[in-house]
Amino acid sequence: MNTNFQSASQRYAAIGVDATDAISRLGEIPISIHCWQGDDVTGLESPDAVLSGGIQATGDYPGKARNFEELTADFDKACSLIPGKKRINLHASYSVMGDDAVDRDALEPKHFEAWVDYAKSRGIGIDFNPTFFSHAMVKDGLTLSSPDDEVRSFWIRHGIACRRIAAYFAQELQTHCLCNVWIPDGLKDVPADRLAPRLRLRDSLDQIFDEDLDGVIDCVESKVFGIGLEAYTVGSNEFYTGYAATHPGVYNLMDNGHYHPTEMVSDKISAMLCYFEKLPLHVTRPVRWDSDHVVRLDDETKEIAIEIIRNDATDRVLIGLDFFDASINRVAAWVIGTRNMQKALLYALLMPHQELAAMQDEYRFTELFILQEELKTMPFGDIWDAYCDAQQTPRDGQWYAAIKEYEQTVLCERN
Ligand code: RNT
Ligand code: ZN
Repeated sequence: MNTNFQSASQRYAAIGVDATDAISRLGEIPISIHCWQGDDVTGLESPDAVLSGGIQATGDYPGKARNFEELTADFDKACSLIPGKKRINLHASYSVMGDDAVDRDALEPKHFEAWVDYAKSRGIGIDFNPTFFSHAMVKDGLTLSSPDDEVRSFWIRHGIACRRIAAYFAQELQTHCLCNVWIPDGLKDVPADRLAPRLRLRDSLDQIFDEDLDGVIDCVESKVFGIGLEAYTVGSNEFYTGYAATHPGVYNLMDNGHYHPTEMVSDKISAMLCYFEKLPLHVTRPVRWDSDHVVRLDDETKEIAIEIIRNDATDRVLIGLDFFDASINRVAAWVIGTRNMQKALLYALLMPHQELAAMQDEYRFTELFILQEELKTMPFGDIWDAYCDAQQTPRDGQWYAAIKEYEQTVLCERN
């Protein structure tokens, strides 16, 4: 047992926190890691795919994955440097098709067999997302809310097909599959009708969610605006919260890049937990807009983790990540962002929550303030090191060399 850990855990014991217990609990919290950081949300349908839907990956760091083999090799490399329990989050645009290529409305489980084999061999679960963007059938920025029946029915068929694929993942991997519907639908300028698109979206969702499927956890992801769709978003937070509240089994996924800048998802978590059994999250880092920067160990990430831990909601809050930065090494981006989410959870696990709550209830706000601040300079890093050791993954300061080598020998050979 290393002495840094021993002295650090004594410091935590003195405030009533068991660091060994924190380490073992952290190892059990799954993080769903999005595949799309590996290739700037390009997908595997075509190397020329153009990202649409009001989201953007900026930068041109060399070595982005161009196919299934490269993407999974990169994901493996990242996972080797990330401690703890992992899942992989796929988009429908990552189907692995050969000569039997079909359009998105005709996708079948067989187009994802390669992913199931991959997940089985790595012992991880799969989460899933129908892909309602980067496709010719997105007409004028609209999919499930389109006034054009041909467009709307195409995307309804896509949603139905994707839920069946999600059920296939759940069945094959013996773990739930979170199936998340995010659509870009909105308008650049002041609408003439805000209601009709929402009613069409509601009807489309009803058709998509009609089938009962085992193992699938359904959710809908709201948003405030997208690039080019600044004035109106059909799938707003109120729309989807209302939808979820009236459709048991469908949950509202909260992405912390999808709200007005002073609105905090950390504050919304407890409100949602009052009413919903599950709360799926996309943890990201918005910089001035929904920019999907790599997650840092910043105040809001910590506060999100604190809400999950102190409300004993690790089984109810499904933690997924959603960032895509093409300006730094993409494999490193996965490692940095995921480790930061885990650090935030560890930070939260190392807090004396009952004592803090008692201070609040007993109006001891001065003491509460002091303890909240002093927790920040506790020897957190020593516990994190011990966690990395226990998980047999490198500590901070010891993993970038592996990325650098991978960059030189693998990524830079891709051109
Ligand atoms: C877009 C949403 C959505 C996407 C991914 C690629 O604003 O956050 O989750 O980022 O589906
Ligand atoms: Zn998201």
